[in-house]
Amino acid sequence: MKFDIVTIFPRMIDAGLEEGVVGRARERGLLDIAVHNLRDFTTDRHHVVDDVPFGGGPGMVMKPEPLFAAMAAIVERRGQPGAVVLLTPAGRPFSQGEAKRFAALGHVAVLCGRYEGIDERVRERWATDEVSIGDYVLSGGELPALVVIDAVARLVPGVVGDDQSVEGDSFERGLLDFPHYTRPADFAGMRVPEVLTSGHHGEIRRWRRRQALRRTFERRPDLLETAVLDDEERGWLREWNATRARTE
Ligand code: 4FV
Repeated sequence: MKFDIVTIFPRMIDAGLEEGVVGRARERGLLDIAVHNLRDFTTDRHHVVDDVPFGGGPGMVMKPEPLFAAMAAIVERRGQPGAVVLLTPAGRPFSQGEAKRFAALGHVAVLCGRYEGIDERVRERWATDEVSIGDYVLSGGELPALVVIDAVARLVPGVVGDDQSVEGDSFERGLLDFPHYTRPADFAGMRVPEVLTSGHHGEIRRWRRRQALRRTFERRPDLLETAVLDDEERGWLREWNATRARTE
């Protein structure tokens, strides 16, 4: 899987992609990540990448020329990306589904804005997808870019050691994750649920499905509209809704 990232802070991106499964996957050649310093695509000796906004107002705007030059160089050197992702609060909310879609493309370019944002003509000419990681304003697109790249990279076969762990991920079935425990079985007066030390794998799977569903029911009922549930799970939901109706 190829990633191209355009940023004025390449060290921020490198630092976020050197460790853990993503760092190892880069070493193993499963991920080919190129970080492009936007200032390398300026032509003035001060490597200026921003300018005052037309129409006045606070802050600065990222100039179109360096971003156009960077994208043209990426296409020439690395090929046409399957998607050019602009990180912006005005974008589509990022999700596991979006991560899967990007992972299937094999090559994604990511534009990291700074200041008030980038010149609109860059979005019009280059951006195929505008993505937001949440309804809050950050000082730059680098952290959102790392969020997106990490989520997509984990879906590349072989990146996460045990593919099962990806299949078992939250949101894979559109549900929140079940609780996790490890040794010691007894700690601070708290005991690990018996079923998890029972060795009864069928019961363990069932307990985990019920826990994942219960958490989703309590914390993110909105996810239940699109979650993939079986008859038993639908039965549990009916039971919990009936209990809730009785107690309200
Ligand atoms: C953001 C977000 C975000 C806005 C202006 C960068 C900042 C600055 N990106 N999800 N939330 N971006 O706040 O994606 O250029």
